[in-house]
Amino acid sequence: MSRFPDGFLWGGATAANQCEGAYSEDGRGLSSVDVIPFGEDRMKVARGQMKMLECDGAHRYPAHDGIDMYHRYQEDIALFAEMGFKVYRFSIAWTRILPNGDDDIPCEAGLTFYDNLIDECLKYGIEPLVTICHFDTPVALIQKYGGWKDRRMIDAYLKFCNAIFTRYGNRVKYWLTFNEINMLLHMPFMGAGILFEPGENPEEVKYRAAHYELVASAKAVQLARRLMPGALIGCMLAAGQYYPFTCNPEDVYAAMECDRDNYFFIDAQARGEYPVWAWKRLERAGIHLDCTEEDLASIKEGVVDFISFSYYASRSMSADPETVEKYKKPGNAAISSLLNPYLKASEWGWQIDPTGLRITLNTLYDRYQKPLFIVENGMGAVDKVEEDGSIHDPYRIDYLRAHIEAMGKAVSEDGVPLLGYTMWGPIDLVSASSGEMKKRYGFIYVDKDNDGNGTLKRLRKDSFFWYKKVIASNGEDLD
Ligand code: BGP
Repeated sequence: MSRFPDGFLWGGATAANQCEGAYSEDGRGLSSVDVIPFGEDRMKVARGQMKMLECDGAHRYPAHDGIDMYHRYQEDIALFAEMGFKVYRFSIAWTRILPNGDDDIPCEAGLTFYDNLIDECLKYGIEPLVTICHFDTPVALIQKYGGWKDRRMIDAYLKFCNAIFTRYGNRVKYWLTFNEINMLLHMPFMGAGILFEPGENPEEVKYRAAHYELVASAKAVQLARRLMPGALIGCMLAAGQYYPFTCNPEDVYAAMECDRDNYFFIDAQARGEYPVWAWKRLERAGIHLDCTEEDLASIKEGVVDFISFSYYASRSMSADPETVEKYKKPGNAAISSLLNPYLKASEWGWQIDPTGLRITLNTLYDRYQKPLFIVENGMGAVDKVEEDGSIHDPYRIDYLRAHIEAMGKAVSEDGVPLLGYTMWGPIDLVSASSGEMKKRYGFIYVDKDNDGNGTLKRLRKDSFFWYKKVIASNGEDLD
């Protein structure tokens, strides 16, 4: 008997812009992620603090080539199948389907690519799980509307949804409306194509965009129900519980406030209304939401079927400015947090906390009472290829084993209903935060370095054979 239910969906997750490459092939239009460069300007652009709406010769743009999955998807899916994947989560690049973001006629070559990708999965009995929008806003719409700053993005997004629901609805059952929707607050350009103009109130701009995305998400849920009865539509949170740095009640309150920033989105998507504190907070901050009665009715009608989330690490917060200064995470972390002295960290400073996954699963289920789906979890690390081509990655196995153990406890001891687990980056791909190849997550190694050199050859790491056993035993054999 396994701790995990029969039919538990084991697999892996990727995003179009981090692996496909072929950024200008077959009519694909330019997307926000294509203009986010490698190197020290990356975070400035991703945060909307540096304007870059076209590519220049001074920067390198890792999304342009990715790991060339556009041309190698058959080989890659065959490797996923060899591991026994039951599900593969990928995203559909908006500008492959609608190159300008709101075209009346979808691009046939783009549609065909995903036809083939989906059919390739189904050939092996792998369930496709589609993220509709994974950190990509069409550049044409950023130029036209300023990205998600503008309400007209809702209709453009629904056009995109309509095109893919109509085409793939007969083969795809699981859909996610926006990847890590709360990331909009932390990386506004990467999350929503937002650039801040002088004189704008950044908080107001972000919350307005958040509102438009939430209305779009709710309307997409309704459209999906009309066009694809039987489909299951989820929301997607960049999760990780905030711990109070100490048991000082002020720290507890500070941690709760940080959690609320992120739950704001899921509260709307899973409960169909904004939480009461949000209205008060927006009012205090002088933020006007541009919210109509019809918007609120849409949000109410468009409640998701399940809640998916990414989990890499827990977070912590203190109310004391000195503690915050002293324990602030170094570097360019997307979501602010303090260093937790009880936890070890990966080479990129992401703290490792499997129990935090159990806590997050319980918190989300207590809050929403909807089925959950872990759609990202993993550890970026440096791997070394041995002379014989083998790659020994016990650190990755240790990380994943501990997290699967914790998830097993949440399921079997706490009773959390969990649909599946797609680890992040089953094949090495471009890092979203750093643009590096060196930060590797995969079971499959890809021969490509940070400078873009390499043969792109795929190699099986030790963890590849380990995950195969995990899946074959439905999560029981973790040795
Ligand atoms: C999430 C994103 C992914 C992915 C992952 C790992 O935020 O949804 O796109 O990249 O994090 O992060 P990174 O690539 O920065 O290591």
